[in-house]
Amino acid sequence: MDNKRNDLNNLIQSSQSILLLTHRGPDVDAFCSMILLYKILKSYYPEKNVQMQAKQQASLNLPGMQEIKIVEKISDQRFDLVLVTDALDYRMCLEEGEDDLDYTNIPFAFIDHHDTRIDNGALVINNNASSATEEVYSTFKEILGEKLVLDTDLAKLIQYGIVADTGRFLFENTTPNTMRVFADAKAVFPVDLEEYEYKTKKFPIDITPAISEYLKSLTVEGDMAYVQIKREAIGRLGLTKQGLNEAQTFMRDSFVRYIQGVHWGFVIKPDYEDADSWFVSFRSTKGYQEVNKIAEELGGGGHQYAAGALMKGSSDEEILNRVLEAIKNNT
Ligand SMILES: [Mn+2]
Repeated sequence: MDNKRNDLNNLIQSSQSILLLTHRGPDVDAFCSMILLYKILKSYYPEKNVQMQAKQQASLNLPGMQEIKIVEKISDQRFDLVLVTDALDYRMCLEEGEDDLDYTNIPFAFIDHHDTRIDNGALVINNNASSATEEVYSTFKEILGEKLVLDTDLAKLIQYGIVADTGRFLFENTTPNTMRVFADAKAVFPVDLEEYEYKTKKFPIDITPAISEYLKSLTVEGDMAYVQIKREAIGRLGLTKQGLNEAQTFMRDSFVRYIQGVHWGFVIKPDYEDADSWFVSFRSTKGYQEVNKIAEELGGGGHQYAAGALMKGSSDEEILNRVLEAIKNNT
């Protein structure tokens, strides 16, 4: 067996209480991979005490989501192992100064699929799968072999996680193994992908003032375009957190790189709560601009053509200048 997967199995075997986490602001793959891991541990390691914690609930109706403990801060100290899915570092799931989980005393292990790697001494299972969900399934398929049997819930989680992170199999990260895993799940219970697409594409009307503000800021430089919402606009336009977040997603996934002549770009969003934090997301069309190096220079990471960074700073202008500087250094 893959050494790291074997190490993970040993870590689980030697632990009694296991906490499962995923990255902050969890997306569909984050939730699906964490719940899939939870359900596998509950079924195949029944003597273990396992708990999932997150600060927000999934917006999509996912099997097992009601078993996630929604907490204000992640602080429980009773666990002797923490397993994190869809993230590569503590900082992606714990908030400095807010969460109170001593990662220096509890062993952490990560099940991830992002290109960016950080050596923080922890066990990281990452075989460049399409999604953390695929990696969780493949890992336990190898550990448990024939014993691992999919039920309807597991089958749904696998399909939703893979579909979300491959953009319905459009992205490069879709491999023959992704298709095999999906086929295993689909044979047990086929999810309705049209319904899934429709539900996940719905947006609240709150996004419209944020979208129009983003559009006003549109800047095109060569084959790159970018948009930014300034912090003062949150109050001036009465933006909601969800409206701001979903407007950013819309501009990032459906606008910036679809302008004719543009192939890549970025979107800057002020953090809704923290006045000293901004988030920058880069997206590129395959073959045009590798964006993970730019994001890494800014303290973030991600994939070749989809990456981002959480940045600390003091003004919208400073953040934009630092992003443009990192682009200059990496293009
Ligand atoms: Mn993911």
